[in-house]
Amino acid sequence: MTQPVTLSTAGSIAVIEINNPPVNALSQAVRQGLLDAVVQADADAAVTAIVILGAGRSFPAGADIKEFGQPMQDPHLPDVIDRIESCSKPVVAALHGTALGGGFEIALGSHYRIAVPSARVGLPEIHLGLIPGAGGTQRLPRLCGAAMALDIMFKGTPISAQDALAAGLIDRLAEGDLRQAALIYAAELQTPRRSREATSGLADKAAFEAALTDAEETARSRMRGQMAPLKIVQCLRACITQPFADGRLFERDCFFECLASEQSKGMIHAFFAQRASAKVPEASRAEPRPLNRLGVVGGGTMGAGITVAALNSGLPVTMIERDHDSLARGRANVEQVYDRLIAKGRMSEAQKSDIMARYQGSTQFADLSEADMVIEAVFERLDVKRAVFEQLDKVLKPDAVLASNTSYIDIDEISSVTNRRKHVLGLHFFSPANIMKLLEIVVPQSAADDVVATGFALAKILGKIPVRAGNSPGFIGNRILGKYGDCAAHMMEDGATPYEIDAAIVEFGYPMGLHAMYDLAGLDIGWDNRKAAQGKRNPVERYVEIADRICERGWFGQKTGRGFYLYPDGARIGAPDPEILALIEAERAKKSITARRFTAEEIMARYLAAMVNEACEVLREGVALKPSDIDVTFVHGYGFPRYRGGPMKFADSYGLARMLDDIRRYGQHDPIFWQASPLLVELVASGQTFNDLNKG
Ligand code: 3H9
Repeated sequence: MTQPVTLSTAGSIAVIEINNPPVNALSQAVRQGLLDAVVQADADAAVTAIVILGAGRSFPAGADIKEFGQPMQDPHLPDVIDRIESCSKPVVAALHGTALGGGFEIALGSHYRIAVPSARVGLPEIHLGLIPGAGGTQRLPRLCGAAMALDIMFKGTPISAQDALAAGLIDRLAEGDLRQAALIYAAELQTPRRSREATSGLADKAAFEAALTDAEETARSRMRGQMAPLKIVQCLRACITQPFADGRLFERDCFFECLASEQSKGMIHAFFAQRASAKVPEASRAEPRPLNRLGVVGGGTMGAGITVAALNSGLPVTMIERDHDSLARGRANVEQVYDRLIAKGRMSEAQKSDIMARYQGSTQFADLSEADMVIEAVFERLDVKRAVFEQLDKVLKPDAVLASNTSYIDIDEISSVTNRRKHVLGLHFFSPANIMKLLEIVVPQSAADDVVATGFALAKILGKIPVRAGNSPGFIGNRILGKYGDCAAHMMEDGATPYEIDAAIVEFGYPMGLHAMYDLAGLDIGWDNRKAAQGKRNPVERYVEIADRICERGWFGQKTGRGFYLYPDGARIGAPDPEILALIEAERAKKSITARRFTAEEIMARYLAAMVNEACEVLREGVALKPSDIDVTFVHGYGFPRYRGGPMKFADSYGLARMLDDIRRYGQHDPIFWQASPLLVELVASGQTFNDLNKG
């Protein structure tokens, strides 16, 4: 077995190399190896300086997240870094790839830092519900001040080597070979320089305090409900008010407090769930097909969003529209995205031109003959989509992948008009498609393995988070949404106002409530679906007509100025509408329902139980492969708070037996809606959790 850390010498310079693929995470073996190597090099009289670097693709990308949740083993990373910092000889960290979290903290504890221009550094712990816990909150502000340190820790996104150089966080960019450049640099250095003794970042006390006040405000508003941001602020306060050693101890306590929290467990679950969702059986059996040119049919909101996502990732796109006017509108929809960025100063005209050079528009399907994959993104109606597929079938090259962007329609029904069913899959993008990360990859039974693999390859190219879904109505997300949407409608009819329901949802951690979301998406979409389903509905199932009454008035949400909420003068945040409350009251009266009060707790218990119960059915039918895929879907597509991990992770911590009890209790009043999923019953009987199912 290769050693995770090796020590060698180049002349009088000791070189410590960390080799723990894939990202050199700082496991116990790495920490021990690093400590031993540093102690040995420091004691060696022949060594004049030390270089630390990472083998393979990166400097360490942080602590080994897989070790979290298990008892911490010695040596602790903060102690290893303290030992590096107290070396009597200059220590140079040589950075490439992504020096993140504990990896960047090693660099900050080293005396000097050199990086290749493509390196990125950062402290992303906040995305795991954690704070930097190996001295990052104490060393970074001493070097660059509170404002920048807070920005790095709050955003959690890495910064470029150039930006780090400009901020004094690294000392030199390495031209050419990093190891060689680091050796040359180390040979020039005479004395250690310790970040713990740096004062430049603390000099302007007023600016430091002001940055803390701003960050605290952000933590309490925009990052409401999360523990780590406030802890980061407290640690930075300790940084300016206490000696380094005390600040470090305070940071350690805060780190362990965060690590023990449900929030951190939820976010760590979300981290691994996201990586697991990209691993599907088809992609392990087959290689993806080449993807050099994309076709998009339709230049409306979805088609333009998909086009932008593809252009941004470097793919040339041919957009097809039915006539020249529609094509001009499609192109304008694409350009508008870039023009907004230009107006905000976030893109130059030259960058836009470079991107638009990859765009081609046409009114002829024949112009797709070279495309490797074509995504149909036309109006959400079966006959319209079928007509497009018929055309595509005639012109595409034989091995082109054909995808339908649909949120609901049966892919088999669309592809049945072609002679290439095994080349067809569904791609459910979320709006705005150039922003939203989730991509449901809908796999009909006829799809060939390499077609599915190509869908996942496309997701990677576009920077999307893919989830495999079976071809069943509403796939994973919208099917489950339908169920908890119904549950919310029942509560509304029984006495809760849409505003109380939304407030409970926001309090739980969602960015917006369900009814505000309906208003944003447009109430007419659901109304059209309900009208189309008329006659097919099971008459014994409870049907709430409130949304229909709202739509009958032409109130379709934000775009019409009112929906569940009022949006006077184009307001984007809605105000409660007394007329809606009266309308709901009238509907209750028709059914002789006497309104009762719902607490926020009951609202959420019912809402989540409906969500999880339907999710069990989705799992049982194989529409989702594993519970964590449902978590990924809801965190990245439906606003479920990431710090709770997702609905299935939440259900595990709530207790499946408790949730089943709730469902059975609700079922006493509405046994048709509240039928416990056999999967949930089975899990409770066998004492298993969703996490057990994730492990397989
Ligand atoms: C920390 O450092 C705390 C300290 O402040 C204090 C400690 C006391 N550990 O994402 P990818 C795995 S907290 C273990 O697909 P990419 C990942 O699961 C940590 N495993 O590649 C995957 O495994 P698999 C702060 C890790 O190129 C494989 O590596 N650091 C870790 O798209 C490839 O990952 C972070 O939060 C890890 N730290 O992106 C950084 N990181 O193949 C988290 C990755 O079995 N990591 N793996 O599915 C990342 O942001 C991205 O993985 C990275 C590479 C940008 C590095």
